[in-house]
Amino acid sequence: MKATATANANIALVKYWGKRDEKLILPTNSSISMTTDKMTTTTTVEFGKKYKSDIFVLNGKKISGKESKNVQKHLGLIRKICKKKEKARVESTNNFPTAAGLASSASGFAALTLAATHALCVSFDKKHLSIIARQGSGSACRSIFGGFAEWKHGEKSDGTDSYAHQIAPAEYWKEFTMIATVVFAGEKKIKSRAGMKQTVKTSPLYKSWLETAGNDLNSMRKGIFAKNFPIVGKTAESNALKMHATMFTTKPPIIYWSPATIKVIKAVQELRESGTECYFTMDAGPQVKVLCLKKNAKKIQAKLSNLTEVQKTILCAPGSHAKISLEHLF
Ligand code: 2P0
Repeated sequence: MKATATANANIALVKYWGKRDEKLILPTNSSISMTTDKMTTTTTVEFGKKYKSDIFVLNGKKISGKESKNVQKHLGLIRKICKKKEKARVESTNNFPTAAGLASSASGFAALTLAATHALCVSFDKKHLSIIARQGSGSACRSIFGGFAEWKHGEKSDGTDSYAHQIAPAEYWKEFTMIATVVFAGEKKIKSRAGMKQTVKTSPLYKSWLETAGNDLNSMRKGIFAKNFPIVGKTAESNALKMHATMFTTKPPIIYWSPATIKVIKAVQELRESGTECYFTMDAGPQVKVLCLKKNAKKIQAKLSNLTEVQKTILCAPGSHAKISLEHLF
């Protein structure tokens, strides 16, 4: 009744932004991501009669309120699927900033799904794990897989065709590098869930976001298969800017950018103009993730680390799928 799993955060190269079903977490558009090798959540889950209610401890701190509600809801879903009743204790640690736009909910719900199903002695294949993880947090369905993954939006109303699959393993493109810069490690004010809901409802640009998603997905898939870095970088950068344009134009506007964000973007542009190829992507937070090839990574990391606004950089390569670990947290 006890198991531990690790899962890595994934960063979308073509973003998921908007739902067609809030309850089942079904997206309006498909997305493609890279699972990282450095931003890891480790989660231990123990079910048992001794627990009168679900307990959630994150980074050593007992969590209550909305964050713990989503975890409890996910445990409830897994109990229902596995036909079990016992409550659980969940302990989770992130080795990177939580809820700051670094995809901690992706690695968090992927690790929780794998650990909880394993603890209840039910072994699901990756497709089913991905379907379950998706219902905890959409982007978590991609963190079940290593390397590069695509989450198909699916057509069905019950969500059975909305899950991720791997499009290339981590070993396929080891030179591909992502440098996450941390400019503000605090928790963001507008969670992705509320942000995307507001965007779908009020942004006049949302229609063109949806109309152009297919082209971005095609270019990204082709770029990854061909290991064509300029295509992948340019597509990712333009897709991220487009997503933020939809946010800027919601009512009221959602602006995750900070002055530090612009500084990092300008540094990326300067590097590129001086012949060092790199591109940026951003999620629902002020952090900028810089895409480059391994041969240029140290130079770029040094330049970004020199900016006073940058508190930390995390250099990531394509990483592994969610895994069971034998080392429990409690
Ligand atoms: C992504 N993001 O594709 C996009 C890009 C943020 C910007 O998925 O409501 O935490 O739990 O499904 O997965 C973050 O949103 O939202 C996200 P829910 P989630 O990575």
